[in-house]
Formats: sequence, C-alpha cells, structure tokens
Amino acid sequence: MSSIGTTDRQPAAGGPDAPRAEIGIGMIGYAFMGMAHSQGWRNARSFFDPVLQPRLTVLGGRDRAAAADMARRFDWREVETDWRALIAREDVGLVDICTPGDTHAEIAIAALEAGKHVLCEKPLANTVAEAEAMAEAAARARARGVRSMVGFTYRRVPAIALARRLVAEGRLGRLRHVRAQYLQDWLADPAVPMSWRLDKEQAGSGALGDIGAHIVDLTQYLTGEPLTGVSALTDTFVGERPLPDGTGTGTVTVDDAAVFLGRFGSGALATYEATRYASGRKNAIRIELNGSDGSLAFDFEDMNVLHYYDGRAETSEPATRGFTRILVTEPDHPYLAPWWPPGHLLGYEHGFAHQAADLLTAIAEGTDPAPSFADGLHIQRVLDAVLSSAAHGSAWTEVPAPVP
Ligand code: SOE
Repeated sequence: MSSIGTTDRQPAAGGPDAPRAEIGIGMIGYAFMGMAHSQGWRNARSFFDPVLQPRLTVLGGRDRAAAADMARRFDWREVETDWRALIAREDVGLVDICTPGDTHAEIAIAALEAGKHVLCEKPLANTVAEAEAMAEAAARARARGVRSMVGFTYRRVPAIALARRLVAEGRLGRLRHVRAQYLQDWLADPAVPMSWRLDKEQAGSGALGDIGAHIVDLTQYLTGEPLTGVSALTDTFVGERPLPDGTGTGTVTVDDAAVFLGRFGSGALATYEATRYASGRKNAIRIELNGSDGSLAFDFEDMNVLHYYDGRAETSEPATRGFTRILVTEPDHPYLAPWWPPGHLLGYEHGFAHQAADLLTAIAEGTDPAPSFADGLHIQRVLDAVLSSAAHGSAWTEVPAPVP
C-alpha cells in the first residue's frame, strides 16, 4: 500500500503560461455519482486549471434519452449506449466508471487493456477475486504508462487532508485509538423501495461496501497504516421491501449495518460502525484519532471544520485547555488555494473536483495517483474479512498484508 497518505498536497496548477493539453473523458453512468463526477471534471478544469485539461467527450448509459438529458445538463458533447464502443473511441483517453459494483471489473479491465486511464467508483469491486483481477490489470497497464485510481473521494475533503498532514507531522504522537462511524438514515423507513444497493449480486454488500468502505479507506489514509485484522457483527433489519414498480416485495440480500473492531499495523485499536438506519443522521462520517500527544476529530456534517487537541500545549492554563476548532478554509490548507476567500465554505461536490484535479496532475506528471487499485484491493480484503468474521461468530479474522 505504497500510496496511502501521499495525496494531501495541492494539485499543481500549470500557471498561466504553461502549455495545456487536453484529454477526452468517457464517463459511464449518469445517476448520483455521474452527476457528482461531471461537476468534478468541470470544476477541476475551471478552478485548478490543470496542465492536462479534461474535455467532457462522451457520456455512456443504457437509456439513451436519460443519458442525453444528463449530457445536455452537464455539457457532455455526445452520448453512447454501448460502453465497449465508448472505450474504443480514439478521442477518449480516460474512462470514468460510475456504475454499480457488479460492472466495475469488466469495464475497468477492458479500458485498461485498451490503454485508457481509469477512474473507478468505490468500492473497487464486489468480490476480492474481481478486485485482484483489476489490480493485476492496473499493474500491467502501469508498465505502459496507463494510470488508475479508485474514487474514495472523501480523502479530498480539505479538513481530512489537513488531518492527514497533522498525523504525518507527528502532532498526535503515537496513535492509540481510531474511532470511525459512517451514519446515514435513508433506509430507516421500511417503505423505501428495493434498489440495486440492496441486492448482493449488484452491490456486493450493503452498508459495509457502500459507506463502510469509505471509513476503512479514510482511517488507513489518515494513519498511513493498513488494517491487519477485524472482528465483526452485521445485521439486516428489514428483510423485504416493496418493489419500485409496485408489483410486490423483494428480498434484501445485504447487510443493513456493520460494526467491527480492527487493529492497525502499528498496533493502534480501531472501532467502526456503518449503517443506513441511524435515524436523523444524514451523512455523518465521524472520525476521531487519539494519540499520545493529541487528538483529531472530524464530522462530515460540519465538513469545513477539524477539531484538534494539542496535548503538548503546556503554556495554556488547564481551565481553558481543550479542542481547537479549525475552520479549514485558509489558502494554505489542502486544496483551498483556488477556491473562495477564507470562511466561504466548500461542500460535498468539491471533493470530486479535487479528485479529478489530482488524477489529471498525476497523468500529466507520470506519477501514481492514490488510492490505487492495489489500495482498493486491500480495502476489498478488509470488507471480505468483516463479512467472514460476522459469519463465524465475530471470530478474529486476519487481513492479508497489502500488495506493495
Ligand atoms: C449512498 O449511501 C452514498 O451515495 C454512497 O454510495 C456514497 O459513496 C456516499 O458518498 C454517499 O452515500
């Protein structure tokens, strides 16, 4: 996992006189993630002005009318209903995969073999076997200068990137605890209909892969350490849900919630909670790190803020010591320089611009973007270990060491 923790720098803007080149983007999928990525490509170009400029060449989707509508709204030049034809186009240099997990492996491997750079939504795949095949294809393509990256976008939230910087600078001393939650509530109502996210065949797993994967990535990124083992519980609270067309009910085949313990390579202890049933919590990614010299705390529902406790600040009197609330909007905070003046807050969509800018910069500079497909494979192994542990009475389950 060589790339963990390497991306908290500012993407390099070219400067007004730097020569610009263009790369054609072919994006497959146009729902929630497709919209977020479209906005990311557009904003990366406008705000970060990378030396490799993204051109929104073609939007892929099976439903031509729906894809054409999205293409019109987000300025994609053309629409393609066959993803193989999209990959084969000479004017497409980068394939952006925003489809459900069961299609990632086939599309990504075909794109890499065709010599196209790939951005693939998270989690990398639905199974470890698929993720292994994808990581192998990425390694083969890399030897030919073809780059690939997984879309664990929350790494690019400025407060998270700042937290990573502070951990790497040793501000927390020796890490002891990592506490991570990803809480949503959009499934708390049993009347919410079936969707692909509730079907194991299409989604791989439930809350675990959909949102638990994010906190696995974030905590490994923040600590710079891989998880080495887990002990887990999962549950499915609502087993049957109405079908969207009203013809009856369908069976939910994934976890509704996953909780697990973990341990990092350094020995630090970790707890995780991923659920889409936490009534009232909309997108609460909460992470706290406690070390021998200090602590950091973050909550995505207040995403422009990072809380830092400096346990070594001996100068302040005990009565007024406590967490410092850092408003992460200064130009020298990660990713902030091209955006608005201090105090003018960023939101969910900005992470997608940072992701796009980082990937374009890596391609232009011939460096490895992160998280890599190898990182995605390791996360898949953690998810697999969680499901296996839960299936065996929460037995402690080792996670194989990451591919170097
Ligand atoms: C749905 O739970 C979802 O859209 C996830 O799939 C995303 O990865 C997360 O960013 C927001 O919630």
